[in-house]
Amino acid sequence: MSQAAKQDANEPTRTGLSRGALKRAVLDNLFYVMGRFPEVASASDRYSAVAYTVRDRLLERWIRTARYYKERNSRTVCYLSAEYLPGPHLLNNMLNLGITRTAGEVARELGADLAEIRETEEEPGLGNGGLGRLAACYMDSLATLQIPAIGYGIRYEFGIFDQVIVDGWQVEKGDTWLRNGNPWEIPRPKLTFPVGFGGRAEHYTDKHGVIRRRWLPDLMVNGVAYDTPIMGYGVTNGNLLRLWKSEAPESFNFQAFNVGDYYGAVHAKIEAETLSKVLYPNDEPVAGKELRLKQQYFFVSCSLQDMIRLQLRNAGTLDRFHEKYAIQLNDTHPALAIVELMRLLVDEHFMSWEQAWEITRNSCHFTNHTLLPEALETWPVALFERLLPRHLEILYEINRRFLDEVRVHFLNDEERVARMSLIDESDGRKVRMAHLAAVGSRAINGVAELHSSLLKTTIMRDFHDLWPERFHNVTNGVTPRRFMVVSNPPLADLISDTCGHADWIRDMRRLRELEAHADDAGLQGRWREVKTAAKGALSDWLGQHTGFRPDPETLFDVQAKRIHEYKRQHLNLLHIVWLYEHLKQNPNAELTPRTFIFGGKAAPGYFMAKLIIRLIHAIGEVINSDPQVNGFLRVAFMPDFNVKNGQRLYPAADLSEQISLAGKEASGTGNMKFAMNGTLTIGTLDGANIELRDEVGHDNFYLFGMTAEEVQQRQAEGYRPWELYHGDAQLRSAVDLIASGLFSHGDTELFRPITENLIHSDPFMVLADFHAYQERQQEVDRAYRDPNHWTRMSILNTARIGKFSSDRAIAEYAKKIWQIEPAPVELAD
Ligand code: GL2
Repeated sequence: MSQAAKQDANEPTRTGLSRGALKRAVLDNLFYVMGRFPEVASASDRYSAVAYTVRDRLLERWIRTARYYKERNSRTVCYLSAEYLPGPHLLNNMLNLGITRTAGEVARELGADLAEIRETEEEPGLGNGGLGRLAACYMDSLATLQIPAIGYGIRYEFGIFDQVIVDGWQVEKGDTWLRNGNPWEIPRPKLTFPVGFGGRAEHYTDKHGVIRRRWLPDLMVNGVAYDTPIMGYGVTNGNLLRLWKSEAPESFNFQAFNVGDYYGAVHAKIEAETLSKVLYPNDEPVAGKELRLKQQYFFVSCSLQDMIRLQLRNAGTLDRFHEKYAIQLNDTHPALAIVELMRLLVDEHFMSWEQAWEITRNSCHFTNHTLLPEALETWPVALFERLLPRHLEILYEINRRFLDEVRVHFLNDEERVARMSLIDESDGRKVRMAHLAAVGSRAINGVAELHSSLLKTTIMRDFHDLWPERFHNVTNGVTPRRFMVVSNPPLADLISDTCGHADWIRDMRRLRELEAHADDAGLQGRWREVKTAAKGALSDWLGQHTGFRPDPETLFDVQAKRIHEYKRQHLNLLHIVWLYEHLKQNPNAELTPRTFIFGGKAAPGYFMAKLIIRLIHAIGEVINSDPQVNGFLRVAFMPDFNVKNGQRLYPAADLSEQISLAGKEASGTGNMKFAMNGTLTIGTLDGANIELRDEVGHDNFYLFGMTAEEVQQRQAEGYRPWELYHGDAQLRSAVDLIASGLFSHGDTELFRPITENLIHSDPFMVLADFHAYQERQQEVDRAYRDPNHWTRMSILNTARIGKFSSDRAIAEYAKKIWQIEPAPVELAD
C-alpha cells in the first residue's frame, strides 16, 4: 500500500463518528453544501451544516439496511397514515446515533452552541395531535426493534397552522416549514406513480378474448416520493418514511399548451399540485370535504403501487403479496387501500376476484382511534362515484358478497344487514369507511383496554358478533427516546446514575429499579432539583413568548392537548374560577400556590373551542392582575403547542390534567408523556388513564369522576345539567361569575355560548363531574405541601411507566397482529 493510501485508510471515514470526523464534516458541509464560511454563517446555515453531517451518517446505515432487507426479502410493515408528527429531527437522530455529546463538543469548538442550533429547526407539522404523533412514535420503535417498516403518508406543503394569540384569541398562521429547505428528506423525482380521478368505467375485450372492466379517469396526477430516514436507537437499522407530493404530469401541460389552452394547462397543474398542499386542521374531523377524499386516495394509491413495484421486482409475482407486507391502516383515513388494492390486483394485474380478496384481506389491519360519532368517516355516495367510479363498483361488489355472508350467519335479520352494510341508506346514501376497514382487514384493534372493549359493544358490535377473533387491543405507547432522553436530559442522566445503567432507554420495564430508591432522601433532593430547573426553563420561555413568567416555586398544573369540549378544558376553568372566588372570600385560606398552564390548538372552524381559548385568556387577565390572589393563583397559556413546545412542558409539569368525560378519549398519549417525566395525574377513568393508574399505583394518581358505565346510565336516565346548576351553590356561582362579565370587561354576551351550553345541554357532563374534581384538587393541594411525599409519588410514576413505551406497543403489534420478526442489521462487514 502506498503511503498516501495508508494515510487515507487511517483517516476517519467520510461518515465517521469521532470528534475529528464530525468537525471536518460540519465545516465541509458549511462550505460545499451551504456555500458559506464560519464567520458569515447564520444560525440557519449552521443548523443545516450540522443536519447534513448527521444525515450522511444516517444514510450510511439506512442504505445498508435497505440492502439487507432486500437481500432477505424481509416481511415488511407498511404503516399507512394521513398524519405524522415527528418533531424536530436533529437531536433525536444524534441520540440514536450516539453522538449527542461529541456533537455538542464539536459545536463548541466551532464557536457555536447546540442549544441555539436546535432552536432554529422547523418541525414538520404533518399532523393534528395524538394520532399523528403516535405514528411518529411507532416509526421510532419499529426501527429500534429492528422491524422492517415503511411509513407512507403525504408530504403536506403546509402542515398544521402556527397558533398565535392576539387579544386572547387564537389566530392561525400558515405553516411554512419548508421555507429554509429540509435537510432530512431525499426527493426521488424518478420514483413517481400516476393517480387517476373521475371519468368512467367500461368493459373491453382483452387480447385473449376475455371481457374485462377498466377505469378511464379524466384527471391524472403524479405522486413523487420524498424519503426521510428513521433511525433506530443504538442499532444500525434505519427505516423509511416515504411521503408523497402531488405534481401535474408533464405531458398534460404540453398537450393543452399546444392547442393554445394556456389557462387550461396552468389550471390543471395547479389542481394537481393542490392535492398535497395542506393538512386539514381538524383533530377527529367532522367535515367530509372533497379534497380530503382526494388526498386519501392519492396517498393510498401511490403507496400500494410502490409496494407492488417492490414485490414484483423481488418475487416476480403478486401471489404472496400478503406474506411480504403487513399493511396497518391508521384509522379509516387510508381505508380506501382495501378497494384500491382490489382494483390494482383485478383490473391491472388480472387476478381473479377470489384470489385478490384473499390477498387483500390478509394484508390489511385496521386501528380505530375514536368512538366519537361525528368523527366516524362517511362519504356521500355521489361524491365517491364522481371521483372514483370504478372503486364504487368494486365497493358494491365487496358489499354484496359481505352482506350475503351476514345473511347466512344471522338468518332473517335484515335490520342487522342494513346496520352492517358498507352503505348507509338512512340519511342520503353514504359510504361507511369504518365498515369498509373492518370488512377488509384481518385484525381490528382499539388503542386502550377500555376503548377496545367499548368498540366491541358500541360502534363495532355487529362486527364483533360476526368475527370475534378479529378483535384485539393494543394499548398505545410513546417513545422514551424523544419524551425522556431528548426532552429531559437531566432526568435521563439522574435515572441512569441511580440505576447504574442506561439500558432502561431500550427496556423501559427496567425503570422499576428506581422503586427501591423512591424514599432515598438524596435521590429525592436531586429529583426535585431536576424538576425545578425544568420549571425555571419553561418559565423563562413563557416569559419571553407571552410576557408572563410563572414562579417556578408554584405547583405547575398543566393541561396541554387539542382544545375540545370532550377533553373538558372548561372543567379546569370552572375549578380555577371557583378557587378565585374562594380565595377572595377567604383571604387567609391555606392554599398551595399554583400556576395553571394551558396549551393547545383549536380547529379553525370550531367555534366553542376557540371561545374556550378566549376564556382561558380572559380569566388569566383578571386573576393575574389581582394582587389579592397573586401569591396563590396564576393562569398561563403556552401558544403554539406542538412537539417542540411539548418537550418544554412535559419535564416541567407537577400535575397533568387528563380530565375527559369517561368513554370519550380513546387512549390519550399526553398522559404517558407527563408521567414519564415524574408528573402526577389528575384524571378520569378514561382511555389509557385506567391502565396508567393501575401501573403507577392507585395511591399515586388522583382519580375522580364517573365511569364510562355511569356516564351511559346517566345519559339513559336523562341528564339534566340545570338541576345540578341550581342544586350546587359553588358550581352555580362559578358559572355565574363567568356569565356576569367579570372576565369580559362587563360584556355579558361574549361567553354566554359556553355558560348557556353548560347549564342547558352540557353534552360532556362537566357539571356532573365538577364536585368530584374540586374535591380531588383539594387533595392535590394538600399533598403538594409535603415535598417528600410528593417526590416519592413522582419517582414512582416514572419507575412504573414502562408499559407505556411504544416499544412494548410495537412488540405487541409484531406478535399479535403482524406476525413479523426483527431483522437486525450489522454495521461492520
Ligand atoms: C386519537 C384519540 O383521540 C386519542 O385518544 C388517541 O390517543 C390517539 C392515538 O390513538 O388517537 N384519535 C384521533 O382521531 N385523534 C387522536 O388523537 N386525532
